[in-house]
Amino acid sequence: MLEEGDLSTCLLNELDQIANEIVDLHYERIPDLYLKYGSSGKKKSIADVKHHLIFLENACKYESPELFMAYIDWLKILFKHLGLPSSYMLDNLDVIREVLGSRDDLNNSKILFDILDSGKDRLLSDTPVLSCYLEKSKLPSLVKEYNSFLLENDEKGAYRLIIQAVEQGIDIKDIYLNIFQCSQLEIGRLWQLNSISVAKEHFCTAATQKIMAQLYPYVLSRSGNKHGVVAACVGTELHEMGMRMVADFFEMEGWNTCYLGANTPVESIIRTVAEVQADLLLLSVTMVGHLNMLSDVIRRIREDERINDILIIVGGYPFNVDRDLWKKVGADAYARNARKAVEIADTLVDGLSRQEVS
Ligand code: B12
Repeated sequence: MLEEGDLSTCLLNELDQIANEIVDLHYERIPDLYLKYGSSGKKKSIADVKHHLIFLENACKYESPELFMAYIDWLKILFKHLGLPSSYMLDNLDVIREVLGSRDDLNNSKILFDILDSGKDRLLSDTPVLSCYLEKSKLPSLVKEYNSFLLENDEKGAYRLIIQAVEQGIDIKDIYLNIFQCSQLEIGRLWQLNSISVAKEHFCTAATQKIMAQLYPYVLSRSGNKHGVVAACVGTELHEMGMRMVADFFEMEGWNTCYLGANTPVESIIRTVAEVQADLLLLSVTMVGHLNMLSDVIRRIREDERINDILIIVGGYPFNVDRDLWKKVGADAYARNARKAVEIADTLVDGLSRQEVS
């Protein structure tokens, strides 16, 4: 019987080789693909298949079909708006199944093939509707205006709007969650729908980061603190705005925050936790492929006598998809957004109980 560890080792160690084999077979079966997309298309297909395998490996490792189903939903929308026919992904999944099934080291993994089969069913079901995030904001007219400024490259207009809102007394936390966060999610949606370019997404993100930085005088704790917290995005994770917002919420509530930002090596996180003697560690992951590194940090902290009693709260996209995932990575808790994160941290640190707030 194949152990989970073997499956991960095999899929990750031989990722390039397996992805190449899958794409070669796919292109051999459907020669039109090469005629239509050429060698650069084939290279992109190999990169895509690597992503599929990474999601699949994590879905198996954490026994979380939800992670793979959410990925299929995401792909359906993305590929549809890139003009790829739905048959492309269906054939691709069939070939993945065939290639993995032909390997003696993988073909008895029930979870792997169950998840692949569910993924295919999901692909055949209706494409989910990706509705506008701005409507979900508690400040709908402000966030719509803010996003319009950004989409028109009017960074100054966006900045003035936020400063006015602050002067009118709108709470900074509401500005974070109901303007910045909603705006970022909407930018991501527009990118996924192929309605805006990568450059536009980068511009909007950079503008919002600059505007957030202008609000620091309101964020820095006025009162003395209660506890110390380290916040980091694990490994090669570049999505750091969510973690930054969470860290700022802690700062606003009087915690001593040590925010390490994106792309933090496992070693550095562990060293910092030991150095600053923090009470709480916050870890963020957006890309599912970084979950392995997050689990690794937690495992190593738990094995380190100097710091093994620190509380660890995790968050980010995969944890919002699978609400039980935080338990499987060995964390003490999870929270779906910055506000909830502070609530649960207060509860945990006060020693009341270890529980999830969602
Ligand atoms: C901006 C952005 C980027 C920027 C990030 C810049 C930066 N400084 O952060 C850049 C350009 C670097 C980027 C790169 C990529 N991105 Co990107 N990105 C986004 C985008 C548009 C917004 C992210 C964001 O700022 N969200 C706003 C914050 C506030 O929300 P949040 O992160 O969810 O955080 C909240 C909660 O989750 C929670 N939380 C978060 N962390 C933590 C931690 C703790 C402890 C707790 C308690 C709570 C918590 O609280 C936060 C605040 O309330 C998203 C769209 C989206 N739907 O998220 C895509 C998105 C995440 N990216 C995506 C992709 C595909 C990529 C790339 C692979 C693209 C590429 N081909 O290169 C790379 C991967 C890079 C990497 N190695 O990490 C996809 C992911 C799809 C998927 N199925 O996984 C998305 C969803 C876009 C899309 N709609 O398709 N991206």
